[in-house]
Amino acid sequence: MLNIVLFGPPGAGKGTQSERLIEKYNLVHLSTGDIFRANIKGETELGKLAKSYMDKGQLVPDSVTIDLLRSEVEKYKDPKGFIFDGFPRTNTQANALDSFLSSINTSITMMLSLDVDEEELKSRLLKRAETSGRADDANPEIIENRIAVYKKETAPVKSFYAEQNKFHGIDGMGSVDDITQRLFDSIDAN
Ligand code: B4P
Repeated sequence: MLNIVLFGPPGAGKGTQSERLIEKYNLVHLSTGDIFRANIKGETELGKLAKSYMDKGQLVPDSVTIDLLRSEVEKYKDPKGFIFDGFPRTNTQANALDSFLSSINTSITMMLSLDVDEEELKSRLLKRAETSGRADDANPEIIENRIAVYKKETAPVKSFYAEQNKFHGIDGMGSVDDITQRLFDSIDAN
């Protein structure tokens, strides 16, 4: 199986690039952010809980997120692999993912980590706010908080995969097509 963690700060292009990668490599796309947003739309209990964190730019608690991810993976029989988009976001989530994948006889192949300047991140998110209706994109203070949470809680996950020799940094600046090509090259060289 080809199991990719697509990583990066809020607005790095994870969702955008995932669409391209699943098409080329025939993978299942699992975005915890998308799953939470679908639950918010459906007004489920999980959605109400997730919204209370997401609207403030905070992470949804690990226990909830890990259980959710596990049950999503289990829905697929015989997949070619997964793109994990927005998961893991903490070292606790990364450890849980490793244990869970090992229990189903597979593992993470590689982490692809998109590097984007902070000013560019803010401008992408504010631009998306014009059409997305996402409360967490519309407010510059909440965007700042998401970036701060990323630096403190999420960025350390890079070392988790670097220690396993699975970390690949990718320049996430430039056109969507150019970044896609960099990702393809990195996957194909692996
Ligand atoms: P996510 O849905 O993962 O939101 P995100 O970090 O903003 O990334 P997203 O994929 O949406 O943006 P992208 O970079 O593709 O998470 C939302 C919230 O859910 C989190 O803050 C947290 O509260 C919660 N959550 C999710 N997963 C969790 C977990 N594991 N644990 C705990 N909590 C969790 O794109 C951004 C914009 O940039 C797009 O509009 C795109 O069109 C644009 N763009 C992309 N590439 C571009 C390029 N090259 N040039 C110009 N614009 C570009």
